[in-house]
Amino acid sequence: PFEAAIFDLDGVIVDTAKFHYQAWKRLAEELGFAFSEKENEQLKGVSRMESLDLLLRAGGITNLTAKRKETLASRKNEWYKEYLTTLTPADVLPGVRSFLHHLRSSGIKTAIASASKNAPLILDKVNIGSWLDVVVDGNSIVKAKPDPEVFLQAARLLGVAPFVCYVFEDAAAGVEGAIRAGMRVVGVGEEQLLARAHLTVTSFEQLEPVFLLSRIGV
Ligand code: B16
Ligand code: MG
Repeated sequence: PFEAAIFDLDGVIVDTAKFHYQAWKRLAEELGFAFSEKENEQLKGVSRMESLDLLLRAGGITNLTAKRKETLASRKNEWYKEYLTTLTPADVLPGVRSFLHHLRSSGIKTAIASASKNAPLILDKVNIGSWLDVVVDGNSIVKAKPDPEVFLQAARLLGVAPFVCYVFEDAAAGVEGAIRAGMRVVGVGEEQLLARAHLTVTSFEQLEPVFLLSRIGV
C-alpha cells in the first residue's frame, strides 16, 4: 500500500542544493582550499555543523574551537540566505507541482522531511505550503540523516505507518535514513550515488506522474 509521500526539500522540491554548494565552496576558498562538487556530495542531507566538519576535514583543518566553528557555520548560512533571496515559485523543480497535484487528488498524504533549519523560509518563498500536510525540518529534529528520526516524525504526524510511506530523496544520507525508517525510497538524481534506493529517477519530469504512481503501487 502507498498512503503517504515524504519529500526531502533541498535538491528534490527546489534546487537549493546548488546554493549550499556555492556557500560551502566560498567558505573553503576563504580558508585557503578548493572544494569540488564531488566532495560536496557527502554534505547533502547532512546537518549544518556536520557538513562543516566534513568540509574542514576535506581541507585538512583540525583543532578549531567550538566558537570558531559556530562563526564559520553562521558565515556560510548568511551567504546561503543571501542566495535564497533570489528564490521564487518558478524555482520549484520541473514536474514537482503536477506530481503533488496527482498525489493529493489520489488521496495520498504529503510531507516534507528536511534537515534544513531554513526550510520554513524556503517553503514560504516558493509558495507550496498548501500542497503539504506536514513539514518536519531541522528546527524540530535532534538527530540528522542518516538517522531515521526526521522520516519517522513525519509519518507519526501524518498518522500513518512507515511501511505505507514513499520517501523522495536526492542524498545518500537521506536514502539511508528512509531505509532505516522502514520506508520505501525513490532516489531523485544519479543512480550510482543513490544505489540503495528502491527506484531512481533523474527528475519528476522523467516519468509521467501517473506512470510513477503505478510503478510505485497506487
Ligand atoms: P541548513 P535537505 C539539507 O536539506 C541539505 O541537503 C544539507 O546540504 C544542509 O546542510 C542541511 O539541510 C542543513 O541545512 O544549514 O539550511 O539548516 O536536503 O534535508 O532538505
Ligand atoms: Mg536533499
